Amino acid sequence: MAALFGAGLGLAARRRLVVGAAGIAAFGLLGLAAAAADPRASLPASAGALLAAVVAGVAALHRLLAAAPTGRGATQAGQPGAAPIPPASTAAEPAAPVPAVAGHTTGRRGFLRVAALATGVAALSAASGRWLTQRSAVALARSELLLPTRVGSTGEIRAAVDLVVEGVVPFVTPNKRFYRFDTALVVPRVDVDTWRLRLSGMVDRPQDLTYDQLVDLGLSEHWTTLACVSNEVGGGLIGNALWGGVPLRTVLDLAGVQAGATQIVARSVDGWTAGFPTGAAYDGREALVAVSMNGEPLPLEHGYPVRLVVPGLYGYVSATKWLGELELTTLEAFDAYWVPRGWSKLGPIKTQSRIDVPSFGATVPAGIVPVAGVAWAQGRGISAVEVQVDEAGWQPARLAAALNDDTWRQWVWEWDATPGPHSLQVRATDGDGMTQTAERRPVMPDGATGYHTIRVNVRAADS
Ligand SMILES: Nc1nc2c(c(=O)[nH]1)N[C@H]1C(S)=C(S)[C@@H](COP(=O)(O)O)O[C@H]1N2
Ligand SMILES: [Mo]
Repeated sequence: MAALFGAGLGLAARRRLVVGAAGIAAFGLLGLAAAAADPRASLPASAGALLAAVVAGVAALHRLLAAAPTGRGATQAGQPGAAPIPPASTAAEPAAPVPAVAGHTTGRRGFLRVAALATGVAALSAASGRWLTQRSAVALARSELLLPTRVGSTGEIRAAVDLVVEGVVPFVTPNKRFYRFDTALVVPRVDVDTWRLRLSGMVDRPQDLTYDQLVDLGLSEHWTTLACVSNEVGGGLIGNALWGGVPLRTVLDLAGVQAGATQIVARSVDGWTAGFPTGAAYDGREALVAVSMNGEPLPLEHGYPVRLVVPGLYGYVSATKWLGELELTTLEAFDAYWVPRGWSKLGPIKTQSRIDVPSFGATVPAGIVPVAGVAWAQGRGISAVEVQVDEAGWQPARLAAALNDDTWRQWVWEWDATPGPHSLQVRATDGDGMTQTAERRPVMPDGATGYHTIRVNVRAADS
C-alpha cells in the first residue's frame, strides 16, 4: 500500500516537487490519526516523530529527484522516495537525514545509491518504531500495575529526617533523580504477564514464580540507601528510597535452601549476575525482592518489574535489576559479573560521609556558615559525624533523626568562618563505634576510602 502510494507520488513529483511534498505530508497526517487511535502511543511524541519523518521524506524526495536520471528510469523514483515514511501505526523515530551523495550529473548509479540509502533509512525507522511501540506497551502495563498494598506515604517521615539545609540532598531521593548504574545498552522491557522468577540450584523445590504468586507472599517496605562501589569519595552514585517487596528469605523458603548453599546468585533477564553470601538473606537484615520504589512500581531503568535490594551490600554484588532468577550455589562455584573483571567477591558497604554544602571551591561570606551533608554505614548506622577545618581538630556535627541503620543521615555543623582560603573535612563513626578510615583508596576493588575534603574561600563579610 505505502509502496504503491509512494510510486504514484514519485511520478507526480517528477513534475512538481510540491505535489510530492504535499503527498508525504498527507501520508504523515494519516500516520498521526493512526497514532491518536493507538492507546499505547503518546500523541505529542508521535506527532514529533511523524513531523521529523515527513521533513526527512521530503528531503529524501528532493535528493532522489535530483539524482534521478532523466528519461524512463524516472518511474522508479517514487518507491524509495516515499519509503522514509514509517508504517502509519508506529511512532517512528526521526529518520536520519539523507546525506548529499548525488547531484544532477550522477545519473542512474547515483540515483540507485540514494534510493538504497533511503530504503535503509526507512527500514531503520520501521524497526525503531516497533521498538518504541513495544516500550510504550510495557510502560502502560507498568502504570496500570496495582500494587497489592499501597506503599509509602513519605511526607511525615521526611519532616523528621530532613534538616532542611539548602544544598543538601533530600533524605528521599526522587525516582527521577536516582543514580542509574548498569551494563544494559537498552533498558530491558519486561512483560509482567509472562515474567517468571526462577528459583534454582541447591534448593529442594525448584520452581518458577509468576508476578502474582510473588506478591501474594506478602509485601513489606523498608528504607534503604543504595550505593555503588564505583562511587568516588564525595560522589553521587548513591540514593535513598522506600523499597517495597517480598522479604528475600520468604521467597527462598518457598524453594527450600539446601545446607551448603553458601551463595545466592541473582541473575537478570538479560544475563547480568550479582552474587552474595546466603547469610545476607537470613541474618535479620531486610533484604527485599522489590517491586516498588518510593510508592511506585519500579521505574523501567531501575529494574521493573522486580529487582533485589539488600541493605549493607554494594549494588554490584546484590541489587540485580530486571531480576529473572535466584540460583543457590556455593561461593566457590560461581563468580558473578564484576568479579572476574577485578572487583571484590564480597561487597559490604564502607562507612562514608560527604559534604554537600558549601560546594567545592565555593566562596562564602565570613560569619556563621552551615556546613552540611550526609553520612552512611548501612547495616551499622551512623553514631557520629565530625568536621574539621584546616586539620585543626574535629568538631561534632548535629545529626538528623535516624529511621533505621540502613539509610544515610543528614548532618550539619555551624562554622564560624574567617576570611581566607580553608579546607573542610568530614568523617563518620558507625553504630559499632568504628570511625571511617583516613586512608585514601580508589574505588577498585571494593569501594573508595578516605575523608571527603573540600576547599572554600571565605570573603570578609563587608566586601
Ligand atoms: N541487571 C542489572 N542489575 C544491576 C546492574 C546491572 O548492570 N545490571 N548494576 C548493579 C549496580 S553496579 C548498581 S550500583 C545498582 C544500581 O541500581 P540503580 O541503577 O537502580 O541505582 O544496580 C545493580 N543492578
Ligand atoms: Mo554499582
